[in-house]
Amino acid sequence: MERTLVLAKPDAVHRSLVGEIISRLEARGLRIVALKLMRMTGEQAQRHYQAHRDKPFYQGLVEFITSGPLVAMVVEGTGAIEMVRRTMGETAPADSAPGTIRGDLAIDIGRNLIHGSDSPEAAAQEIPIFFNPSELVDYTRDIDPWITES
Ligand code: DAT
Ligand code: MG
Repeated sequence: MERTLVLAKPDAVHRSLVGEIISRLEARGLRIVALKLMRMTGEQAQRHYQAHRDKPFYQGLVEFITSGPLVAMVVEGTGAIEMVRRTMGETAPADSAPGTIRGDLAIDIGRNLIHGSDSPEAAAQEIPIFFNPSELVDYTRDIDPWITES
């Protein structure tokens, strides 16, 4: 079982595509274990995108990700990191296959709707930027919805 950080970025909120994005992840069987609507601070953005700090697009990236509210979530499932990445599509929407979120819904590399951690190390680094451990739901405490007799 893996956990990964997903962001429905400010363009997704602005375009009212948050529900569509969550639906696609839920429909694959991924489970939401944490979710919040928030505005990222500059400090959070710098931590989140530190691997890109020397890239020419870095400043624009930080400006964009802090430009409006976004929806941050942690999703869980077997192979969740790769599953989310494949559901997202490629970084550039033009390279993304139809059927992927970016391939169906985005046109601009700088406005590509969704973030997903790209490795277990990235997920472990990124999740604490957005969530305290106590904000992650433990489903093992739930009643099994499929048991029909007791
Ligand atoms: P991804 O979001 O697919 O993991 P990434 O980690 O390489 O892509 O880059 C992070 C974000 O930075 C990406 O979602 C959009 C932006 N970005 C990447 N490459 C870019 C480029 N060549 N020009 C403008 N923005 C870019
Ligand atoms: Mg990335």
